[in-house]
Amino acid sequence: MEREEALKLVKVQLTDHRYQHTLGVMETAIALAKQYGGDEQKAELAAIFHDYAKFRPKAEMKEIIIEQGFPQNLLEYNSELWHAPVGAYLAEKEAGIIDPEVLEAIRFHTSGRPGMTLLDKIIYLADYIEPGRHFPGVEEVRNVAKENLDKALIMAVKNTIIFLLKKNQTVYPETFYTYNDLIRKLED
Ligand code: DGI
Ligand code: FE
Ligand code: FE
Repeated sequence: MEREEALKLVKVQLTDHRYQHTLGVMETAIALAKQYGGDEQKAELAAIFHDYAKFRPKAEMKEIIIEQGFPQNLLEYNSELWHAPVGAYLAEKEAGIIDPEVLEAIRFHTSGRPGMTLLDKIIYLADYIEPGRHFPGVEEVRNVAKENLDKALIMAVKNTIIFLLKKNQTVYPETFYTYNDLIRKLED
């Protein structure tokens, strides 16, 4: 799918703020793909659709998670997690995206997963460091991303966990599994 067509499909699903975020993720993901030898076209498409389901009603997302047999423990955790797997599902169903690597990168963009692919990593990190993000510590992650993708990714996952802990929020187990997997591989 061409960029313009993809952006058109996504724009109507998002607020203006979230659309600007999406454009930032797109530019950042393409740059990371260039830098780390990833597929630029897949990075572009996954980035454009990563938050596709962000504003679907909770009831609709919940129904999809149940009907499609997505991990049912998602329902016990923050509903903010739901738009990632539901987005992958709807990007296929409504927008006709069939590339499994692109769909997986969308599916795991919030929690990550053990054994993340290069594309998964690019999308997770681009989502975290795109120019519109301004939270504490983001500049440090941006700097490390210029040198080492995995180190920057670990920082992003770690910061996300710390952020949740500070707010007394639950942490989805997959997020911890992602962190452990990245740390183990870094030690190898
Ligand atoms: O959709 P975005 O805001 O661009 O970013 P995102 O998809 O990475 O994260 C969405 C929200 O999900 C964010 O406010 C933090 C939250 N989140 C991320 N990982 C976890 C989580 N919430 C819980 N409860 N557990 C997690 O592991
Ligand atoms: Fe998201
Ligand atoms: Fe996002």
